[in-house]
Amino acid sequence: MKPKKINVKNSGVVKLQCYEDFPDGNLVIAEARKNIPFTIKRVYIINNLFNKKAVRGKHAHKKLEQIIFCINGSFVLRLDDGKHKQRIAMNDPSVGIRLGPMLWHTMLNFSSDCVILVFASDWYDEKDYIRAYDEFKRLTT
Ligand code: T46
Repeated sequence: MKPKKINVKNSGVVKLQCYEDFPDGNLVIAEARKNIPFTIKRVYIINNLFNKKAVRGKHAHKKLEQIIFCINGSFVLRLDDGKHKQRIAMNDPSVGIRLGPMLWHTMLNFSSDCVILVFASDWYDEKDYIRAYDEFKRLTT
């Protein structure tokens, strides 16, 4: 299922160019500052998601911009801007979701073959994370 409309703040759908008509497989293309709306400074992959009860994320970022993709398998992305919440089924490598600043995000319900790819606008900085939901709510309401 592709998200039709994103209802939370600081998010949105990023559709990548996709060639699906090759007899030898598909091609999906991401280009920084074109369909990825920032200069990519970091890329990370999350895989080995065999634990059916795994729950990742559960935090927001103060300034970081990210686009998250499910490049294999599926998972559920839960978004919360402090006021509105949305649940998105992720299962299409050509459809990314913007994880902008001050957006609480949680990933769960991973298929065992799930592979997540994230493009980030900056290097890793633990100080940019808000990992306490109480603090996130205080800052967004
Ligand atoms: C996010 C979601 C979508 C690093 O040292 N460097 C890195 O670039 C990253 C991403 C993580 N780490 C360390 C920090 C923790 O000690 O790796 C450990 C696991 O990170 P975390 O628990 O934050 O992983 P997730 O999957 O909950 O969250 C990750 C990103 O950290 C986060 O920015 O938005 O994916």
